[in-house]
Amino acid sequence: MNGVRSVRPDEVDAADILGSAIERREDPALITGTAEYTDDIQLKNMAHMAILRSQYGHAKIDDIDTSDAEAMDGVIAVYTYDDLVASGGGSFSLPVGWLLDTLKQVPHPILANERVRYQGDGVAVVVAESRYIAHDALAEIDVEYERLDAVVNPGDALEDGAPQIHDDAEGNVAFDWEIGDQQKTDDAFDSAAHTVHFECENQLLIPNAMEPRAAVATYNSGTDELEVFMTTQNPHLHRLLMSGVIGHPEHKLRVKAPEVGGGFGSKIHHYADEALVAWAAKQLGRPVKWTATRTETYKTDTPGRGHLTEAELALDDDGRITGLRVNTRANLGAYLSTFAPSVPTYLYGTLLSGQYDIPAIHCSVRGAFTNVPPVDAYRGAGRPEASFVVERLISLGAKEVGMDTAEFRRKNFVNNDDFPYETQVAVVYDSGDYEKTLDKALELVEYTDFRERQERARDEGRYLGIGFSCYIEACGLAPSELAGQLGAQAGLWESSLVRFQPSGTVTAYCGTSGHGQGHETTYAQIVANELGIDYEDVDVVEGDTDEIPQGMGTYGSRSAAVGGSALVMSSQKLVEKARQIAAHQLEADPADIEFEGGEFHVSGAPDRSIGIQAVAQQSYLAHNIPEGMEPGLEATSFYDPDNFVFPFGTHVAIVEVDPESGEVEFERYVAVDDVGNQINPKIVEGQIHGGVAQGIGQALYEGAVYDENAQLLTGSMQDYTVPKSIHIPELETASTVTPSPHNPLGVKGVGEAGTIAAPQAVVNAITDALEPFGVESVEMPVTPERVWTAVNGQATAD
Ligand code: MCN
Repeated sequence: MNGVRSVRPDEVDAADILGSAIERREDPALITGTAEYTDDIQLKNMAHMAILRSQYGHAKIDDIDTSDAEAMDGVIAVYTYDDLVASGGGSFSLPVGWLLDTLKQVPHPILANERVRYQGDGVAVVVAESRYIAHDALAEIDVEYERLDAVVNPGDALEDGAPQIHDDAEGNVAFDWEIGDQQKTDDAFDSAAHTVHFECENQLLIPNAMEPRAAVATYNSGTDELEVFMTTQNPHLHRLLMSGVIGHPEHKLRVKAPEVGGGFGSKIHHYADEALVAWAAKQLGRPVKWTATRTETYKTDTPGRGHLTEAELALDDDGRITGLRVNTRANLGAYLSTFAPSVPTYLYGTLLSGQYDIPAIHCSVRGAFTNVPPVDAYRGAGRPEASFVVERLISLGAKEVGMDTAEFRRKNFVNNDDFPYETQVAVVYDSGDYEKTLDKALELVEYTDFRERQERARDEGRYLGIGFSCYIEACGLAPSELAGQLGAQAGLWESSLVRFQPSGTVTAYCGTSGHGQGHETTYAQIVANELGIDYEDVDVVEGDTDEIPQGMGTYGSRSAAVGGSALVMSSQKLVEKARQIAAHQLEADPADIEFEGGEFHVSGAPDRSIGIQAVAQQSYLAHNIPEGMEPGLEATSFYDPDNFVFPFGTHVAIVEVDPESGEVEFERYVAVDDVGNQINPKIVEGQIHGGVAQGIGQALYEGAVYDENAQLLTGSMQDYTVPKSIHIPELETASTVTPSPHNPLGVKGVGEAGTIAAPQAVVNAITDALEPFGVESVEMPVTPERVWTAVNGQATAD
């Protein structure tokens, strides 16, 4: 079960290419240093930009004096908000891509105008002949600030008398939102035999992509063409948004993602900085580059999570869940980031049924402005928060009714016969078999033996604990119609182009934009399988608005389910055209032509055949194709699915906790995931590993800490604990396969599953270990100090 072995493409029969653990073709460039990242780009006459950022979390700007900086040798220009406005044309304010009925839209200028609202808010930019000069010149800009009180926590921000962050958002309320049936839920609680109450903070996390954000822009005044190379997960969307922000026509703007060193959601959104680079290049008629320092990424990359939640479960005498009530205050930070309103609402509230058949659910969420950077999606976005609430409550519920935690889950699962299953929170689960992943996990962890071992260990003064997480996720972000009804300001389809070259090789273009997920490998597997050609004959192109007709990008674990399906659609259209040509060449009726393994043959006469690559050649020769047919062999598609996909699984952590030191040590971590059909099991395993590592990071180590003045105290890798390999146990992975009925590949997403599943598995294991001490709850990150405090009952922790 553990450690899928990768294979070379030539070790696999063409017919088995889909589903094989082909080694990642992107790795040689990445590990030999030939891959080109944005900061590697060097252009003739290139200038360098640096951004002066507010050192205060909240302050009024009385004056900015740039004269000393401007007078420095090597400084080309210094710009402030007034210069942007004077240049005309753009909005110079970042747009919000997801609206809610009650949303308070507040302006988000790309350089601060009169007021800074978080430490790191951009105040001025310097463009200079070198990066060093640009950074030195920042120190020469004199800004007169008037400090204002700050607030960092959504609970405090929503209190009466809290510092007011935006004049137009009274009481710092960004929105009020609810889902589910309040009356039905209240009734369930009124008649409940048992109720369980739970409170938690789902802390703010900093994404920590390996490559900091960066952009290089170049402008041709003769053609009015502006090219921006940047660290983006969705070039087409950035092109659209940036076009409005800086006032440059979309069709004259090219956004290209060179190699992108990870994003984890933080490179989806439109930031001020990249727009400033593009605007400055246009002003100066010179290429301009900006690369964030690691400190800048800590201060300005959108953090994720930041929930304060109270939740309750209602239960009957028989151990059945009858209701769930959730109340959350969500941190949105200083401004609304591009997709921020969707994260603590539709990506959160809709997942609160978990794997369970819960007859009544109500969830209300209040979004709060605070003085931390704009908060948005971080791997999982909304779904880890939901899964954490549900799975922690379920563990507490099992205790309340005196049932075994695994059997309590089983008893309340949605039954296999009930799919498609409509939850009380507005989504319809596509397919599932929850008992299967639970059973597999129970078997792998030898659950019955474990409970006996746990008893024996306790007798010896050792505290072992087991934690379950039966998670569900909604991903494959789509469908456009539903997303539009819920407030999305963009469609969520995906687009592809599959093109044969005359020599018979294929280039597959897709509007997703991978940044570590192995799309060049898995997409080539999909296309080679559809066309029946050699995997090595397929090349994959992503991440360039000039090369790829349209696209929506990579996030929400959507690329396989939506982008992959768009590639299937284009490949199938292309095969249909090729069938016509093959029929013409074989002098047969197209209806009598069969296609198998890359060959067209006349039905019942396998020797009358022609390969699809030969057909491609004929399509370009165009001497012998059906009359009136256009030459060439390519097809474009837009794929817009009917529904999300709903991967699921059971993760189990076994830990030993030392009550004296508060240390938590892993004994085992078992992950059984069902992501539908797997295109490439090695890549699936890698995604689960990376996701679980981040989930364990949240459970035990990570958390952005700001002081009461909104100063970031964890602004470097020394202060913010990104888990290292020594912190992560050997992960034991296994899977079950329940295909999604919604897409032609039967796939569900995997990119976020591990991050969604892991935190509550770990916390449940720790609280299980600490049961003899009466500890029911410990906040994340579960540091030794917090464990010790929970055990010893002293409030020494914060
Ligand atoms: N795949 C597969 N079989 C499936 C599902 C997926 O073989 N049943 C493959 C896909 O073809 C793809 C990979 O697994 O090569 C991930 O696919 P998918 O689940 O569709 O996710 P996306 O490609 O859309 O990636 C987005 C997802 C998200 S939302 C975050 S956040 C994340 C993640 O991917 N950020 C990452 N994984 C990351 N991995 C790296 N290295 N870096 C990041 O920033």
